[in-house]
This record gives sequence, C-alpha cells and structure tokens, in this order.
Amino acid sequence: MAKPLELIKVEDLTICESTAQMITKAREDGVELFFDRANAMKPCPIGEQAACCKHCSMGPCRMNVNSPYDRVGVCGATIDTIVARNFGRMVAAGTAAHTDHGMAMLELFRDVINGKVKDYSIKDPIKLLEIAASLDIVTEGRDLKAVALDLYHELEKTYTQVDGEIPMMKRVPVKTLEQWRAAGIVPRGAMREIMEMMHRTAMGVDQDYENITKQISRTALADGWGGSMVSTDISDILFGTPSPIEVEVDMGVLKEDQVNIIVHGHEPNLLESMVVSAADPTLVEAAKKAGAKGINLVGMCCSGLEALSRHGLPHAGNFSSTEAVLVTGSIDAMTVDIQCIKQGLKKVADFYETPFITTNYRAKIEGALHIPLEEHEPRECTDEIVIKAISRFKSRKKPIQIPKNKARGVHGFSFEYINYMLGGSFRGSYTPLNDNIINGRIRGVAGVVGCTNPRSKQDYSHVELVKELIKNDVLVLQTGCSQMALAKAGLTGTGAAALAGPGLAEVCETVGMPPILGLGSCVDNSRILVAAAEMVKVGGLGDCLADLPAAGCAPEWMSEKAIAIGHYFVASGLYVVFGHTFPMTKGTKFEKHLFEDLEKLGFGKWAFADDPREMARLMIAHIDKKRLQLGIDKTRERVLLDMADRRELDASA
Ligand code: XCC
Repeated sequence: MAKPLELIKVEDLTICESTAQMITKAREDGVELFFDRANAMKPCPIGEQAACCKHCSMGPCRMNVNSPYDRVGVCGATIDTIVARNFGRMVAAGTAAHTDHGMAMLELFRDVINGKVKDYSIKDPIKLLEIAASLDIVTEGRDLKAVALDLYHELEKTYTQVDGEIPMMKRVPVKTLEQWRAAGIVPRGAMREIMEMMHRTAMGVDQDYENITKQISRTALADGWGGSMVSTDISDILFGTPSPIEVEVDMGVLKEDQVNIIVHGHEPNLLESMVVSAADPTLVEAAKKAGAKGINLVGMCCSGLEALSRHGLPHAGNFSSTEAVLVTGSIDAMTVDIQCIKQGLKKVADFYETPFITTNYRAKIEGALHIPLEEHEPRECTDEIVIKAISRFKSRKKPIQIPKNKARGVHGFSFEYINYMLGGSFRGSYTPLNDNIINGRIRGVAGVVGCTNPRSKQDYSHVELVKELIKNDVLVLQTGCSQMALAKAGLTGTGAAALAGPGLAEVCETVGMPPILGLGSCVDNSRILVAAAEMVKVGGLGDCLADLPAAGCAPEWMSEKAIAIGHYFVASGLYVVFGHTFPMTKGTKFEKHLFEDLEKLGFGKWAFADDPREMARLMIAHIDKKRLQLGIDKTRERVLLDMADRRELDASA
C-alpha cells in the first residue's frame, strides 16, 4: 500500500458518485487504486515540464525549470530543443497509436472484402460509396466489391505512402491545404511521418525548435486527417454509421443477477464480436443454467463508446473508473484490447476473482490470461470469454456492491447525422448551423474531449466547462472519456437545453437536438474535423478552418494520444486549451512558439488553464475574436437583444 489511504478525501478525487463509492469500498477492502498511487508518487518536477533529455547516454540531462536558459545538455542542446523534441515524441506516439488502430481496421476491411473474414460484413454500403466518390474513385455502374477494393488500396496510402499527399487531403478546405503546402507540412503516409519525427528528435539531428515544430504538425496531421479519419470511416462502413440512440450509462447498469462482462479498450471489432457471443442462445442458456437471468455486456472507455454509439450498449464509465468497476465485485470478466489499459487492473481483478483477459497480440499484460482475437474466427475468442464469465458467476464468492447511479442520454451523433438532422433527409446540409452561427443564436462551436486523470478531480472540469460553454450559447461536440463524464452527469439528453443560453436553447428546440452532441471514441475526433471542413465549405464563416468561431479543449487529459489530437487541431487552425498540466517548460521560446507564434503564422494555437471556468473564458474569448474578424459580432448582440426583448414581452404579457 503506497500511503495511508485515509489522507485523501474521496470528494477531492471524483465527482462520479459511483466511483466515489467504489474508492471507499476499495479502502475497506484494502485494495490500492491508481488514485492512491497518484497521491503517493508526486510527478517528477523536471519531467512534468518536459525539461529532461534522455535521448542518449551522455545524460540524462536535467534542465533547470526555474531558469531554463541557465544550462544546456552535454551535447549543447538548448531547453527549446529538448522540450520540442519531447513534445514531438509524444505526438509521434499518439499518432502511432491512432494510425496503428486505423490500419488494423483497414486490414479487417480488406479481409472482409476478399472473403477471408466472414464474421463481419459491410454494414454501411452508402458510406462506402460516398467515401469512395469523395476520393475520386469511380462508383457508378461498378459492383460494391470492386469499389471497396479500390477504396482499400487508396486508403492504404494513408499509412504507407512514401511521397506525396495522403488521400484525405481532398477533404481539407482549399485555403487550409494551400497554407499547409506553403509551410511544407502536408502529410505523407503516417509511417513515414512517424519515422521522420523519431529520427529528427534523436541525438544530434534536428536542433531548431521551429523546424521540429513543422514535423510535429505534419505528423499530427497524418493522425487527424489520416489514421484516425480512416479508422472512423472504415469502422462506420463495417459496423454501421452511428445515429442518435438513447443509452444508459454509469455503474448502475451492472446487474447483480446477470453475468456482467466489461469490454474496455479501443478497437470496435472485439466488442462487435462480443455482442454476438453474448446474444448466442446456447451461451444465454448456459448462463441461465448457472443461475443468471442473462448476460449483461457493458462497455468502458472508447471501445464502449463505439458500441454505445452503434448498438446502444450500456456504458459503465470512463478511464478513471476502470479499476473502480472491478471493486463492485460484480464483474464476471473484464476483457481488453489496446490502449488506456492500466497494468494495475490485473491486481484489482485478481483480488475480486474476476477473470482479466487480454485479446490483442500487441497488448499483453504480465500474468493476465491471453485469448487472442483472430479476425477470421473472432467467436473462438469471444465465446470463450463468455464461458469464463459464466463460470465465475457460478462461483462468485466476494460480496457484491453495485452503485445505483444510472443516467439516460442520447448519443451516436455523426457528421452524416448532423447533416441530416439540420437539413432533413432530402437536403441534408450544414447551412442551418452556419446560419445560426452567423445570426448569433449559436455563438460558436467547441470540441470538449479527452481523458480523465487521477491527478485532477474526475469529471469535474469536463462537466463544469461544458455547462459554462452551453450557458454561453456555444454548441458542444464531444468524444472520449469527456463524453462519458457528461453522460454520467445526466447532460447528454435534450433536457440539457434547459441549461443552455437562450440562443442555443432556441436552436436546440427548433431542430430537436441536444446542446451537447456525443460523437464517439477518440479516433472519432476526426468527425469534428470533417464537420468543421463542411462548415467552411457551406460558406459564410470564412474560407479556412482558422477562420471558424470554434475552439477545443481536453481539460483532464493524460495520454500522448491527447497531445497528438490537440496538435492536429492546432495545425488545422483551431484554438486548443489543455487543462491541469502541460508538457512544457515555462518561459521558453518553444512555449511562445506553440502558444502565440503559430497563430500569427495562420495556424491555431495552444493555451493552458487550470480552472474549467477559465478554460471556458479563454475559449469564448477566442470564439468572440473570430466572430469579430468575420464581421458577425453585431448580429449576436442583436439576437441577444431580441431574446431580452422577448423575455420582457413575456413578462408583461
Ligand atoms: Fe483513453 Fe480512449 Fe483518453 Fe479515455 S479519452 S483515457 S485516451 S479512453 Ni480517448
């Protein structure tokens, strides 16, 4: 046990009531969670500011964060070189994670088309044809398989293309693309960009922070407009494009009298096959024979968000709750694939005698049972997981305590559905969104995304920030663990319009949409890019992404993937605020470059804030600045006057 647990107040760790209850239970049970480890081990003060260089054995060299220009590394590397290199490697790692995931989806797509994989099929042929057409692949008069094969070969370039622009550049607004071309940052295949990023940040290579930043941008763009975007599109084609669906979330979705199986990770194929296994009549019968009323399949983190968006599968919570959910004692199996899977889960699972099963060859955990998910026979893996869970249900020994908290909300928004929702099925269009931004009812658009982190109170900043944004008429798009924070807080239904400002509330009421739109997992941040590109295309809001009255935020981030996401938004032209911590040495030229200079060069820029209200203030100030530059600041004043007048009229009526 790291440190006396009593020292940490539960209410300082989370606003998620279920997680709070489970932290308390874990303390009683003597089980250590990552909250305790975070408390016991303070972050390294030099590493926290990215001021340590360990890229060769002449060091590691530790800079003085209080006076960063006091010294240089043994090779002479300056603080700016060191911090930029560290930042670049985070972007490379985050990009690698999303692109490797995307490439796995693309390979699955290839094997579905060529008939090697029979358990999955093409669920959305319309989207397949649309994406193919958008990439100039001839679709008319051709059979679906031929188009699909061409699409596969075209999209493969996203990863492998040695030279030239990747296919999705066709979706980038022209002026933004021209700007990237001028800056020399249009991405080639992700493998090339990641390789070059790693090379340039090795000892003795690129030692000019501005030049390093160019490769950081190019690598990040290979993620957002490349690996992640392909992952989203192919997942939609294979498993269905999400449309709004009402879903239950939080630990109250667990059922004491059923076999509870948690699926946690990122690639949708494991959960897709789990859905089939959990509904298999033979396995359901086996569960009943074991005394259960049924099999309760529940998602967590991004895997869970993929299945929640497509199937309405219940979701138990976000990153900070994955250990806590095991503490309920009710989990009969937890199965995982890749990313955000704490090694500590294994120990907690062992304590509660929950089978903990890894399924992906890239992500084994020492001591955990590994049942490989082979794509041509996925049921071999997922049926076995269900059987293991049934047998654990039969022999449950530990007391069970399931929190009662449960919230209902609407999820599963996609670029395509927003198009349809705003414009109708025959004239799907983003024009009504642009019109309402231009007329000022909607002040702007914000993406609030990303992780939770044991070093910040779970969910608190997500919820407070989003409340503040919608109150100020900012439409909020969400993904990842942030989406789940708002869902648990009961703010993903149309009822949330009651908390929205008058303009946004009016639009929500007219269109019948909530003010907070959940778009899915973290690779689905690409849906935000596509929506933003469409807003530029529709017109009236400037002619490049940097002109939009829009901003993004990851208030409780923790993963390198979040840094890659943040930077592809910045390189695309958006303003991005990160919360609680930032891998940056203060007072350096590199900090100024990311936080000020990039905007002057026509890109977006980074910002940092510790308090959710301050995050909201910064984002709204940026949105207002863009409205002013677009010359639409006055319309908003008129609308608000109208609303005030209307209220006065209402009051006097
Ligand atoms: Fe992981 Fe995707 Fe972060 Fe959540 S938001 S902690 S990256 S699960 Ni993606």
